[in-house]
Amino acid sequence: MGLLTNRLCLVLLLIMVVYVGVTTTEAKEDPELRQCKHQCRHQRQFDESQKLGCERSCEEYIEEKERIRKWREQRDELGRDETDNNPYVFQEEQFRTHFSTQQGSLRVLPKFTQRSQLFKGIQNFRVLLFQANPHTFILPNHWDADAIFFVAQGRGTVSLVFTDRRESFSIEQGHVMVIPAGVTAYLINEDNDEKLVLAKLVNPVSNPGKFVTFFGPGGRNPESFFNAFSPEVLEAAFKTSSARLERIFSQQREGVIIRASEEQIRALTHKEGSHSVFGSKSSKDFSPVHLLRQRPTASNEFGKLFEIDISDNKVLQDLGIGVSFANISQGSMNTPFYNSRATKVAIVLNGKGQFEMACPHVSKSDHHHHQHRNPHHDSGRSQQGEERETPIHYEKISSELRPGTVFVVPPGHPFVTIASQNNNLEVICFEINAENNQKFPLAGQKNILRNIESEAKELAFATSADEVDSVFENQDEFFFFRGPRQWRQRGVAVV
Ligand SMILES: [Cu+2]
Repeated sequence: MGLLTNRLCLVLLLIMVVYVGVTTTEAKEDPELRQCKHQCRHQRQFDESQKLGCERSCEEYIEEKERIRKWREQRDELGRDETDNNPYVFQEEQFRTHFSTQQGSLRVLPKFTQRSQLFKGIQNFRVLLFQANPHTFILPNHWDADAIFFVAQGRGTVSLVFTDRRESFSIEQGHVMVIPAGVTAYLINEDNDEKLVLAKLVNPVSNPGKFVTFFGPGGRNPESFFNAFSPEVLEAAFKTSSARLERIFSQQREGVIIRASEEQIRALTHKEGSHSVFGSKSSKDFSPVHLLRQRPTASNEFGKLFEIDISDNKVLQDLGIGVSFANISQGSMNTPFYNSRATKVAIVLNGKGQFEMACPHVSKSDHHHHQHRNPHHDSGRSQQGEERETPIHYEKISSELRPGTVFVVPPGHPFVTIASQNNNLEVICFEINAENNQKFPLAGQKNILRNIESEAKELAFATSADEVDSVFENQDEFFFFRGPRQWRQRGVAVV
């Protein structure tokens, strides 16, 4: 046994040296990585593929740590660096594996405040991507966090368990649903071919920005929390023998997401209706909302916007979370606009495109100004000089968008998104602090500049109101427009 493990470690070490050598030239072998992998190898309840999955998570974790360390180093040396200038966009590679089995995975974006202190206002929120293979069952569990999810792909059944009842719901692509903190939930992907993919926003209720999962039903993997209690305590609690308890809490070894048979799936899904309650009637309605079947709040040939009106939805209203979905036609864009109160956390689901935002918080043009304004340095030197002795400047934040990109738009910040020429751009947005939020368009119909009187326009722009109007009243579409390339090419195409 000892010899075998030693050999395994040796082999692993060799693989690791090669791996490290290939991926990062100057990174030395991290003792934490070795220890992490070593622990994976020694999880007796893991089979070979689980061990490999575990080791992969170690690597991802260490890579992320390394990336952040380098970024911090650079930032401290120069006072800034490239990512520093754009802390608002996260690419898909930045998701870390929370758990991963052969049947699916849960990936989580690092804490926002790990990236920048600009995110203090949303530091408690985390973004997650979950996926499960066809014909799988996700074991019952509860979280110390409220979770809001959007079904990005596939269909399934979610069951919520309360003290007096169970509520089961069919979900499919386009549904939005809340799983409240502490409520035990389980999930089935009943589809034969399609993966079930959920985009989630979680709001931990105890430890800011940190959440944990609790498995009661389970065994060795996932470990059941019942296993933490003394046998005599469980014997007394369940009025049974410890042999029986030992049996029941030791058998599950397959992990969080397991394959289920055709018959089991059939028994667990309720085809007769989308909503079935067993037990007493619910006080709160947790039914999923079909976001994509709402009447769009903006719709033309350039795009469609779907929004949940949270004043109609008690569950979302209590959380203060709005959810919207934008489908921008290929080559088109949305109006530049800003949110009055909400911070938008957007996840690109399909297509490619471009994001631009005006931000007064970051600057790359002038190092000195940067030091005064940069809130990343929220201690020490940024104290001197209460912000601006220099005129206010808005830096252009811009980024490519592709599936898995997450971008954050703080309140008040004007921004646009533009779809590429080849595909529609589909974006799901969670709006934090959405109560009483308003979207203020800056071009096209409902453009707020149209409501300013002539004298105010003349004073503000130092030119004639006619000249101002000739700019701000040209665009007559609402919310979605022809994009920059299409607009430039219109002469060729149309005239
Ligand atoms: Cu800003």
